Order: sequence, then C-alpha cells, then structure tokens
Amino acid sequence: MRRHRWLIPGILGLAVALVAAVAGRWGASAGPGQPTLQEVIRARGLTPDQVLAAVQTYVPPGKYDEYLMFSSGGQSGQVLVYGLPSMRLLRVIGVFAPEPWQGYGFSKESREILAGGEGKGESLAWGDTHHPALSETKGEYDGQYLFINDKANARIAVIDLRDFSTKQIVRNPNAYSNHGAVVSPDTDYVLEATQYAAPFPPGYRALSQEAYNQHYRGLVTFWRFDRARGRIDPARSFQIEVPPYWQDLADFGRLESDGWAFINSFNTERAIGGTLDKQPPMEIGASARDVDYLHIINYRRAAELVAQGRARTVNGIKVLSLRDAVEGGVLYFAPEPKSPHGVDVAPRGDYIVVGGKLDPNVTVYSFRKIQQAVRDRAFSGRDPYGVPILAFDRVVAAQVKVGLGPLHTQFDDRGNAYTSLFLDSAVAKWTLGEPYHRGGDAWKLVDTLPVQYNIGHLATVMGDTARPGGKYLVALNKWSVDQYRNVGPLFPQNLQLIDISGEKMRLLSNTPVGLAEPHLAQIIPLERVTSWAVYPQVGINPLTMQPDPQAVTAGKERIERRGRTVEVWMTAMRSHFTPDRIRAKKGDTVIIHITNIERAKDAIHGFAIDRHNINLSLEPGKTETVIFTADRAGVFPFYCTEFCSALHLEMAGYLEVEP
Ligand SMILES: [Cu+2]
Repeated sequence: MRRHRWLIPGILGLAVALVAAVAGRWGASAGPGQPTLQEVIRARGLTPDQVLAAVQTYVPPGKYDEYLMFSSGGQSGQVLVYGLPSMRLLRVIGVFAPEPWQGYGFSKESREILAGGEGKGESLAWGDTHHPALSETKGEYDGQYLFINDKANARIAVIDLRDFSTKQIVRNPNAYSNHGAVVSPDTDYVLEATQYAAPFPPGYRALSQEAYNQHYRGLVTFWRFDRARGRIDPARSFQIEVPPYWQDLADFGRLESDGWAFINSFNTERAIGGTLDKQPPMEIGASARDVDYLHIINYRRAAELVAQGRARTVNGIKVLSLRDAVEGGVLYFAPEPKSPHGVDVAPRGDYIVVGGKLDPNVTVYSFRKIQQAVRDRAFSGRDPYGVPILAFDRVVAAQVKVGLGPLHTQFDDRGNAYTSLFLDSAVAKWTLGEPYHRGGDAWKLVDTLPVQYNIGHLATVMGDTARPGGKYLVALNKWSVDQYRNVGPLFPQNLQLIDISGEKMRLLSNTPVGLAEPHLAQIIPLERVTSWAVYPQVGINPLTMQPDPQAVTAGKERIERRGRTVEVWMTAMRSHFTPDRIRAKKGDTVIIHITNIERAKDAIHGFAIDRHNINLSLEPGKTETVIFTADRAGVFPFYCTEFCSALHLEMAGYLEVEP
C-alpha cells in the first residue's frame, strides 16, 4: 500500500516530464499542481522584456556567474564582491573596519594591519571607501591585487586576491582626506590625490584667505607598489605638491600617454566657507568661476627629479615642491568645465574624457594635442602659483552634448563611451572619434537610458582598461526613492545592471545595497581571478602568506608557561580543538596560535572566547594568533563559531583563569 502511494505520482510526474520533453517544455508545468511558465508570467504581471531580463540574469544553482564586481563598501569601510549577471553578493572584505565573520580586527595579524593605518594616538574604527582599483599588467586587470582608498582618513589599502583579504593599510602622513585610487598600467604606482586642501606641512594654520592661499596645499601621492612583496613601499613613494584646489578623480595614461596622469580639480576659487561671517556658502564660493583645471602630470619626469634628489622628506615621504614641479615640466593645467568629477582615459590612451557636472557636455582632450601644446608652450596664462595653463582650443578634441550632470565615463569594446548623468538620472552612450569611429559616426550621442535615480559612478566590464569588454554596465545610483519598500528613513542604495551588448541599452535588474553608499566598482571576468580555495599548505600565516613558524600539526599541540605568559599551540579540525582546556592565572598574558589543519574546501572553523572579544575565522590551512590578558578570574567557554560538522556544538573547550 505504502509503496503504491508514492509510485502513482512518480509515474505521473515522469509522464508529464516526457510529454513536456516531446511537446516542448514551455507550455508545460514543472509538475502536478504547478503552473506553466505562461501562467506564472501572467500571474506575476511580467512583460516579455522583464521575462527576458530575468532569464538573462538567472544563474541556476551550482552554476557560476561570468564576472566578479568589486564595489566599494562606502561608509562601511569594506569592499563588496558581487557575481554578474546574477548580482548576488558573494563576499564582504573587511578593510578599514573590523569584520567579525572573517575575524578581521581580532587576530594579532589583522590588528597589526588595522593599526598600520593609524597615526600616533589615533583610533580609527571606520573608513569611507570610494574607489576600488584592480592591479593591472599592460593596462589590463590581472586579478592579483585590489587597492581601495579611505576618503575620510587619507588611507590606501592593499587586498591580496589569493585569499581576498586585506594585507596592508598605509596612511598618508601629509594629507587629510583623499579621492581616487588608480593604478598605473603595470601597477608600479597607486595614485592618491587629496580631496580637501589642508595646511602643508600638516599642522595648525588659522583659516584665513591669506593663510589658505599661502600655506594650504593639495598633494598627489604616487605610492610605489612592490608586487613581489605585495606591499606599498612608502620609502620608494613620492608626493607632488599642488595648489590648494580640491583635487578629485584621477586616471593614469596608458599606451601613447604612458607615464602621465590626469586629475580633475574643483574649488579653484579657493573658497573657504564662513556662512556665519557673511561669506558665501562653500558650494557657491567653490563654483563661482566657469572653469576649473585638469591637472596634467608627467609622473615619470617627477620620479626622475625625485631620484636626482630634488625632493625633500616630510614625515617620512619624499615631496617634490610645487615650484620644482612647475620648473621641471611635471605639472600643467588645462581649463575644464567647472565642478568636474570623472577624468577617464580612453582604451588606447589617446583621449581624456572629463565630465563637468554643471555643463551638459563631456569635454574630450587629445593627448597628442596636449603634447604638441606643451612643446609649443601654447599657454593661455598661469595660475596664481605659476602653473602653466594650456590653451583650451589647443588641447580639446571634442565636446559632446550628452545631457545634464555628466559625471563619470566608461568604455566598451566597440569604441563607445558611457557617461553617467547625475541630474538627468540616466546613462548616455556616445561614440569616440578617430580611430574608434570616423566621419559622421564620431562624437555622437547614440542612446540614453533612464536609471533610478541620480547615478554617481558606473562600471562596464574592464571599462577603464586597455581592453574593455562590452556586455554589462552597472549603474551605482545614489537614490532609490520608490524602487524598494522603505525600511525606515535610511533607504537602500540601488545598483542597476544594464545590458550594453546591443545598439540600445536595456535595464536588466535592480539590486539594493543595505549597507552603505557604494561609489565605484570594477568588473573583471571570473577566470582572471584565481583565488585559493584552501591555503596551499597547512600553517600559512595570512599576513605574510608564508608558513607560520608557530603553526603545528596534529600531535604537536602543547601549552607552555614562561613566567606570567601562557602560550598555546592549538589545532582545529572537525570536531575538536586540541588542546580543549587552557589554564591561566589572573593577570597572565595568554598567547594562542591556532592552525586549522583541514585540507577540505569550505571546512572552516571559528574560534571565540566568551567575554574576551576574541573571534577568529580559520579557513583550511590558516594559522592565526590571538594575544590577550586573562584579567578576570573565572571559567570561560570557547567554541567554534562555524557550523562545521554534526558535532559542531561539541567543538568547544574551557579557559580556566585562577584568581
Ligand atoms: Cu568547527
């Protein structure tokens, strides 16, 4: 009887499946009592376009996405990693703030990384991440490292993509606030420009117009990256002093413009606010003039001057003075529409595209013309600091009317550019000129797609490299208004995935971000990132990425006491910690080195001790250390925080602290 009850629907199901296979699946339902595809579409009120978009972005269970998107995590201080086209969040990487799941900020190793980004007496519990920058080889993403800036505290972090974790935070010793983090075509430098001018050298200078003009400065920092060590080397880095304008986004030249860098600026008015003193509000004062200055920097030349000893060392970093930069032919300006944001170098390095938020045009500069104008000394004047200003009509290649509030531009593989329009809440697609498009096809707006709403940055596949892809674009929108049910007055941010493979752009999906305001993202084909699934051998220290001398294998676990220090060499594997009892006396320093000796993928353990703020993530093969003072007498359970096995709850032990 029992057997028959199951047999009948089983046979029926099989029959339906067979009929469906023969008659075509589309009209059939998934099983008895279930609706057909047509019925689902009708019941949910979907249009054919929406169904197509859903099918285009659906990634079935067990299948992988085609691309990874590294997005800044805004005020969370972290990095978000998404799969495309599904837009599923795959990972949050702890960077400038502790991230409990990864034990980031709890182990000795990760505390060292976070402390490395703090000056004397500082305790920074967050960061404002804006611009992720993947490492490049020959101007293309190579999938090895990711850099990201902290706008709030002028810091840059280095993330190693072998284990997707942060390895280094460098704090700019001379800057307050920054913008941009872009890498040179072979990742020898990471550029960081200051956002808001500040006294230089750092210190107190009462904020008067005179003091601002004389003693406040911007700084452009070229952090030298040592790829073999996977670290920024401050001793081999340098800064260029620039006028106290507010430097903004930046991009490196490549191919024909290799060796040069470009940075936008705003507030060339040098407004200093003072609303209560009857001065114009900052934003009015800072946009009084019609133009600001595109900074054009010959950084190879700057590096030569630094190597010749022309720089002075300020707080441990070499600084090339503004005067030496001007006299040495390092720094030039070109007028640009006021309040610009993006400065984006076209794939071949031949054009530089600037979006001035208060001008409906994007302004395109030709690098060849810039070089010629420099050679001809075709200057229209100099700024108050003596920086030569290249004559606008000698360097501009085109102005393309794209819409209101052009902000940031990315490229595709067919010579098209995509510019975000903040005020229009749209993306504009337009064509580049020769050699990408010729004659009447060049410099033309070809399509506009509304987005929801107020787009900031956008990202296309490898869209800021020498070889952009062309399939997807992600709009990073600042407002979501009516796109999601409000969850209190703090609204989610809105990422929108757009298909750019055809002539017309098509909106595919919305993804809410309920964490912070992500600014910029970069999209890389999945196969270009070859990360580890397990650490390559047991006992790898995540800070050095080398075998940890304190790692132990099974059978070598031990506890040693030296004076007031108790040191523990522990292993973790399903489903026990060895040792599982630690005895200390009140006031002892306790050092625990834990090695996850598992070799199976995803066999992760955690390690937490009650009331001691101790929390680690131990991926297979990893060794980490925690150090703490046993400052209270008592018996404190410790346990594995990852549900690792059937006996996971039993994966526990006790810390006994004698009075
Ligand atoms: Cu476990």
